[in-house]
Order: sequence, then C-alpha cells, then structure tokens
Amino acid sequence: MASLRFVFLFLLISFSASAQKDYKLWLQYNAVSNSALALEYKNNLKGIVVFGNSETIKIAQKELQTGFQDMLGTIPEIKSEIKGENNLIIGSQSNLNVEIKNELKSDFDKISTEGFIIKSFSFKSKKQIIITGKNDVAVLYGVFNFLRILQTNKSVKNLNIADSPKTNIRILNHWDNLDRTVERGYAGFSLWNWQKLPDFIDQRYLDYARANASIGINGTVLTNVNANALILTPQYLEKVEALANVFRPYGIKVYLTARFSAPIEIGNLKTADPKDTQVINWWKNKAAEIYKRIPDFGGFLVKANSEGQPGPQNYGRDHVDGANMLADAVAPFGGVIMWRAFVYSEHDANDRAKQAYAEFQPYDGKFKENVIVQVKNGAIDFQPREPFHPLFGAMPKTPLMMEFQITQEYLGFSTHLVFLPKLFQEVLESDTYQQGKGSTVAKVIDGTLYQNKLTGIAGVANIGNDLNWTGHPFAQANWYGFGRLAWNPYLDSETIADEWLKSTFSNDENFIKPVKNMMIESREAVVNYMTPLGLHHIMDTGHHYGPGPWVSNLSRPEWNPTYYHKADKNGIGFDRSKTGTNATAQYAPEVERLFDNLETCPEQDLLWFHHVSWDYKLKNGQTLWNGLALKYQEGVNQVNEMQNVWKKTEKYVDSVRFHEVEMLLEIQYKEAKWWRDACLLYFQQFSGKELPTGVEKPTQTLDYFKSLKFPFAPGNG
Ligand code: BDP
Repeated sequence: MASLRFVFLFLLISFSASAQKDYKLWLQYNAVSNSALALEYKNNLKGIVVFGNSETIKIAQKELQTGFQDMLGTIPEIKSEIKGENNLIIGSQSNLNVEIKNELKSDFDKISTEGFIIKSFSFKSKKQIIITGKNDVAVLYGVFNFLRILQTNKSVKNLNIADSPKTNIRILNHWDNLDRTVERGYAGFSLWNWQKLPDFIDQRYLDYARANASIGINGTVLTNVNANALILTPQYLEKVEALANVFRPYGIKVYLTARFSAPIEIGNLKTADPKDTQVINWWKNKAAEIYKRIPDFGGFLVKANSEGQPGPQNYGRDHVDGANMLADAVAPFGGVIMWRAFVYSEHDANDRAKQAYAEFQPYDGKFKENVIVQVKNGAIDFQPREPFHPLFGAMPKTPLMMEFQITQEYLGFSTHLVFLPKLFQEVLESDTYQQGKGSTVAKVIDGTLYQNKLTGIAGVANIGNDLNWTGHPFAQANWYGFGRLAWNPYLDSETIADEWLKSTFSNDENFIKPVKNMMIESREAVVNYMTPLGLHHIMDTGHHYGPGPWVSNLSRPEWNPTYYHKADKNGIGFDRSKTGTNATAQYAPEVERLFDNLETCPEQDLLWFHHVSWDYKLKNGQTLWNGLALKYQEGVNQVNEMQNVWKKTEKYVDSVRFHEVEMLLEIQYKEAKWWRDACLLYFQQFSGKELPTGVEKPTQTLDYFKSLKFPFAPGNG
C-alpha cells in the first residue's frame, strides 16, 4: 500500500513538473548540454550591471537571472558598476553613462524607439556585452532576444545586433466574451476573470504579458469583435484598468472593441448616428473617461455593419463616417481606431469575395490619420488557403493592417497540428504588383510600399485558460510565430520553427530536423485533406467542425458550402474569372491575368477562381477528379507520416507532451480520413467516377457523414 502511494506521489510530481513544461511555452530555458558552449556563456557573462530601476528593468533583470540559473546553473554576480571584464550591461540609452552613450552613438541611430542593440564592445579596454535601446521596454525585448541566443545555442562572442520591429501595432485580438466563453476559442475559457478583477490579479496575467513581451507583441484587444457595450461601463473599465496596469511594464497596451450602438445601450441615447452631436459627445466623454484611468490606452477595434453587428449604415452613414467619428474621440489622447474591412451582406447579390474590396476601396484617402483598416488575409474568411486579399496594395492613401487568425477555426480547432507561420508567410510574400513587381503584401503591411506611418498586424488569439494555454502543444508555435512575424514580416517560417523547437523542446539536431520538417509540411497537409486545389468554406456550418460540403439550406446563401464549391455534373469550382464574377479584376493587371487564365492560375488556387470539368487535365496529367481524390489521400498520408515522425521523438520529449501530441495526431489522422471520405463521397455524386488507384475506399456512407451532428462543438457561442 505504502509503495503504491509512493508511485502515485511520484507520478503526481512528475506529471506536474511536465505539465509545468507545457505552461512554460517557449521559455523553457533548458540547461545548456553542450559543455563547451556552456563554458563560453559563463566566461562571457561574469557579472550583470543594470542601469535604471523601472518596473520594466526589474522584470528584465529577473528574466536574465531566471534564464541563467536554468540554462547555466548559475547567476552572474549583480554589480552596481562596471568593474572588470565580461559583464552583461543592460539599460536604456538615457540611463547609460556618457562614455557608453558616445561609444554607441552610431548604433542608436540604427534603431527605432522600440528597437534594441545587443553588442560586444570594449569599455575602458575591457570586453563587455551590452543590451540597450531607447527605452526600457526595448531593453526588455533585447533581453529576451539575448536569452534566445542562448536557448538556441548560438555563440555570444562578437555580438553586433541592431533590430527594430517593422510594424508599430503588433497585437492579439481576443474574441473573449464577458461570460468568459471565447468565440472560436478551443483552449478553454477566457483568461480574463472579470468577476475577480480588479482586486484579484491572477499570476496568469503576468505570465501572459511576459510571453507576449518575449516575442515583441505590444498590444492586446481584450474583447470580442462581436462586442458587448458593457465593457465600456465604469464597472468593467475598472477591471480593464487593472489589466492595463499589469501589462504596462511589459510594453503591452490594452485596447477594447467598441460596440457601435453603445451610446444607446449604455448611454441612454436614442441613436448611435455618428453625425449626431450627442453621440459624438458621448464617445468623446467615454474616451476621456477611459484615458483618465488608462493614459496609454491603445484605442478601439470595431466590427461594424458586418454579420449583424450595428454600425453607421444603420443611420444611412458609411464606414468613413463611423471610423472618423471614433477617431476624433481618441485622437487627443493618441489613440487609434482599427476599423475592420470584414464586411459582406446577404442583401448583396455579388460574389462574397468581392464585397469588402467593392465597399472599402473607394474610401481610400478618406479616413482620419489615426484610423487603420484591418483586413483579413484573404477575401473570404481564414481558410486553410486563400489567395491574398485584393485590398492589399489597392488603398495607397490608407494604412491597412493585417488580420490573421491564430485560433484554428477552419483548420481543425486545437486538435490538429498545423504550423501557421507557413500560411502567414505565403500571404506576406504574395506580390500585389500594385507598384510593379515586388510590391509584396509585407511591404503594404510594414508601410514601406506607400510610406504609411501607422502600421500593424493583428492575430486572433488561440489562447485560453487551458494548462498549456493553446490546447495543442504545437499551437503554441502559432502564437510564437505570429509574434515573430509581426515584429518582422520577412522572417522565414523555417527559422521560426527552428527557434521555437529549440526554445520549447530540445537543441538536438536528431529531434529538430524531422520535427521541423513535420511542422513545415503540416500546413499543406491540412489543405490537402480539407480543401485541396482551391476549394474553400466547405466546413460544416456554424461550428465549422468537420466537413459539410452538402450544406445548402441556410437562409444566407453565402453561408452555404454549396455556394463556394458549385459542384455539378459538369465540374466543380467558383468561376471568379471574366466569364464568372470577375473577382480577378480586383487585383493589379499582372495578378488579374495570372489568376484569370486557366493556364497560368496556380493549381493551388484553381477552384477558387475557376469552374472546371471533372475531366480537366491537371499539370501532372491527372484528370481533375483523380487529382482531387489523390490530394485528399495525400493529406491523410501526410498526417500518417507526421505520426511516424513524432513516434521517434519519445526520447527527446517529456512524457506528458509526448503523449499529448501522440493522442492529438491520432485524432487528426482520424479526422483527416473523415474529411477525405465525406468530401469524396459527396463530390462523387456529381463526377460519377470511381476513385482512382491509391485512394482508400471509404468505410462509411455519405448518409452516415451527413447524419453527424455536433451541438456542443466548442467555440460556437
Ligand atoms: C468568422 C467567425 C465569426 C467571427 C467573424 C469575424 O466565424 O465567429 O465573428 O469571422 O471575423 O470567421 O468577425
């Protein structure tokens, strides 16, 4: 009995230690196992000298101490002045002594206010390393980057890094409701415990801020775009203020979603018309009230006249009227309005993919200076693959910010391993041709294409109160990768995967190589087993869990999967070329030609832009039907291969995370087969053709797949 109890206790202890690993995200700070490298680190880090004593600097110092203790087993001596050599000096420009300031003058010229310098240099002929920037938050960014050098086992000799973020607003959008449910959230409930705030500060708020600061995220929208006006009442603003106070030292600003009808709902006004003086004043007063509590409040994110949300059009006004009215309210305090371009209407008979461009493009140049238009990466809705949104590059006089979805609403929830930076990179690298060749989406977003001052990237968060934050251990990589790309939209997804794996699991190349490869492949796998060759939006409706290509009975036509695939006896695909809806004309001529012409349209986007016959010949010589079926099978095979890769990693990974991922991959494999079988059986009704050799026969009937119902699928409000 006693020994059983001992085993149980042991299991409990080892479980919680491993569970903590999950919780620690990419900040594991594993002991450096390469002894030569560990020695190099110790030799170069004999002491720490700290300039400044703000909260932020204290956090930076503590982070270094934690990092060194865990990675090197020792903490360098904390010194009050620079004595001897091989010290690590941290502090912002204004806190440094004059000699160092002069020494680094040209380095400071290379960075922006948020940029940092990590440099080996000589001070009074003694070798030192310095981490500095123009303010303390920049120093904190530098500290996290320095620790990443150690985490990824790189040398600290002869460092010379000057790095600045390429975008200003690097922000998470939480679709969190006040009742703590999370729209499209698959990692538990909301982190924000409104009931216990403002007095109870959950340690998670600090850990959340720390994780975000470590990747350079500098803003968070706390509430759902489908907004509740109550968040703007004093009762809640007091709670928001408490969170803002926690996040501030980490350089994170708080933003809120503004429900356009708030003046009616909580302000007792009869209207929310943006031209009404009382409404204008109500928002001005509201902004003043918020800024009194939170002087660095970021501003509002607004979803208006979209999917039933109220907006200026309810009063015969337009998006410009609405955005500019709010912009005026926050402008005196330096706030911004992030106005979403995610609009489409069931009353508009036009192709849904065309509606946002049609509505917003003519507004170019009409928004106030502190408005930035937030555009989803594609014209429909966060699909496994979409061509880039035609608005990118098409509004030269308007700052546009990117909206990515980190939470996997249309990509298997938090059960499927899909490395999203690969998707993000594909979008950012896309060439809009709006200013000739090389006018990439990244250049629109970082403001270099049109010299915009206001720039930003938003990611719909995949974070909840699950022990491991994101539901799937590998979904942490999507949070991480989002942050890294928001800092530098030109980063390569392989570099990101490499960094993340090393900081999260192990530096062992035998682990890194196959697992990195698995991550990179995972994006194409999900496209293959869900929506190959340009198919899109064929998920089951409402919850978007699993396949539902047969759904055709919803009141709004553009919510039906049949609207998107248009399968019939003649073929499949949405004709958006000149012979169809002419959505291709919304792109620059070079891109328009590319997509419009069947010969040149990339096959990965084929059925997005064209309706082709089942016998259409693909580039590999297969008929469309066979090619489509083989793609579905390939997706399933890829997941199976991911399982094989993972099985071999057991010795590099703690048992909790190993088994979690193993079980999740098994679910993914099952669901990939479900997708393949359900979609092929459904499309086969139209093609009337046999499955080609190499594609496994479905073991269930189409009726069986159609009968599956998921009334409690998560994330669906
Ligand atoms: C859709 C989601 C819905 C969101 C909407 C949005 O299904 O829950 O409210 O996007 O972005 O994809 O506003």
